Amino acid sequence: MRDKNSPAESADHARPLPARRRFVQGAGLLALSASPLGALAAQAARVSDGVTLADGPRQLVRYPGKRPLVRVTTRPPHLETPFSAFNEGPITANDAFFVRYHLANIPLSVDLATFRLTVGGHVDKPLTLSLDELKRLADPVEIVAVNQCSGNSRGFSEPRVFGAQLANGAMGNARWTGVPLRKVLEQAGVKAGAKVVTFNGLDTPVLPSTPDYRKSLDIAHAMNGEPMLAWGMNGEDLPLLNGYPLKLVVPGYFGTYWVKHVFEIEVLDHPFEGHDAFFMTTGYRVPDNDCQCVAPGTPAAKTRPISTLAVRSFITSVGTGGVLPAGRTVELKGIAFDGGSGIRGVEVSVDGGQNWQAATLGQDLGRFSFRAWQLPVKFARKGQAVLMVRATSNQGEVQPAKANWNPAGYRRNVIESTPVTIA
Ligand SMILES: Nc1nc2c(c(=O)[nH]1)N[C@H]1C(S)=C(S)[C@@H](COP(=O)(O)O)O[C@H]1N2
Ligand SMILES: [Mo]
Repeated sequence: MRDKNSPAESADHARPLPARRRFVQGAGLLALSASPLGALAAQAARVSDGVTLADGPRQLVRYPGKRPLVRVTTRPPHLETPFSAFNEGPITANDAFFVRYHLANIPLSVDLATFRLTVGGHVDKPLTLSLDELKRLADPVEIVAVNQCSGNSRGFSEPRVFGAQLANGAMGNARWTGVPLRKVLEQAGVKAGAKVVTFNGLDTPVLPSTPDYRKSLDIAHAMNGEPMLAWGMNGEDLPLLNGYPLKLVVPGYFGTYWVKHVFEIEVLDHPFEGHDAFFMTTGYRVPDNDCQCVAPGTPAAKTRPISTLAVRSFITSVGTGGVLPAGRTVELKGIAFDGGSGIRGVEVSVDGGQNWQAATLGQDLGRFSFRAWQLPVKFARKGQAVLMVRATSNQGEVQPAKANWNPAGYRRNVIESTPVTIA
C-alpha cells in the first residue's frame, strides 16, 4: 500500500488540532521577538489565509498529502484552498485541492486488495470489480473539469445563511483519468425502465439517525458519456482526502455529485427516495426558477436538485487590499469557467465598473476547465481602485452585477470586486 494511505500517517486525521495551532502560534511568537514586523506578517501568513468572515480570521491546518489549507471544520474534514493557489495556473495542484466531507466516519486508508466496486439493481448482470478490473473494462479517458462546491463563497451571502461559511476556495480544476460511467453501466446491462442511478461512498455517518451520503443521476445523464469513474487526478492516484481510490466525476455539475470513495452503484426503476436520499430530496436543492434565487431573506416555495455550475471569474494575481504600482504596466491574471459551454470572453474593469476591457484568454483545456486570462493595465494615479472581472460563456450567460440569493447560499456567481491600493 502506498505511504500516504498508511495508518501511521492517516492517524494525523485524528490528532487534536489545537495542539498544532498552539505550535504554529508559538513559533510565530518566538520569531516575533527577533524581528517584530517581519515576524508578525509571517505569522499571519502561516495561521490565516487573509480572509476574515463574520466568524473571524480563518486558520490554516495541515492534513496528510496536503499543503496548509484553510480549516472550515475538522470533524468531518472540510478544508478550503487558500486563494493564492489559483494564481499558480489553471490546474489546481493535488496537495492544494479543497476537501469536503459530510460524514465524520471517513476512510483513513483503502486497501486495493479488498476494495470492490459493485454495480447492481435494475441490471441484467450485476458486477463486482477490483480497481484493476475496472481499469481494464474500457479504454481510459481524460477530461479537465472544475469541481466546485455548491456552497462556494456562501460566507459572502447577505443576509447571512446557514451552512459552512466558505470564501472562494471551495473549487478546483484537475485533469481526471478514468472510464466513462456509460461503459460500466453498459457492461452491467441496464434494463428497460431504469430511472436513476445512485452512488455511495465508503464514508459513513456516526449516528444511525444521520442519512448516508448518497447521490443520484437521472439515467439519461448517467448514460450520456460525460460522467466518469476516475482514479487519476493530474497524473497521480487520487489523494485519499479527495476520494481515493475512485470518484465519480460529473463534468459541469456541482461537486455534490462527485461522490468520493465510490464503491456501490445501483440502478433503480423507481425514484430515489427515503432516509438515505436526504442529500437529493432535502439537501442540495435550489429554488425552482431561472435564477435559482429568491428575494434575500425569504424561503423558496418550490425547489429542485442543484445541477450545473454558473459562469464565474476571478482575479488571482492580486487580492482584496493588495498594492499595485502606479505608472507602469501590471499584468492582471485570473481564471474563468462555466457549466460546460466554455468561456467566450472575460472583461476587466479597473475603475469600479465604469469601463471594461477585454482580457486575453489563455490555453483552452476544454469546455469544463478553468480558462486562464490576462490583461496588462496601467494605473496613472496613486490612490484607491476597485478591480472587477466578468465572464461570458459560449452560451451567452453573463455574471450578475448584484448577487443572487437563496436560503442555502448556493451557486453564487456575482461579478467580483477587488479593492486595491495604487502606490
Ligand atoms: N463520499 C463522499 N463524497 C462526496 C462528499 C461526501 O461527503 N462524501 N461530498 C461532496 C461534496 S458536497 C463536494 S463539494 C465534493 C468535494 O470534493 P473534494 O473533497 O474531492 O474536493 O465531494 C462530494 N463527494
Ligand atoms: Mo459541496
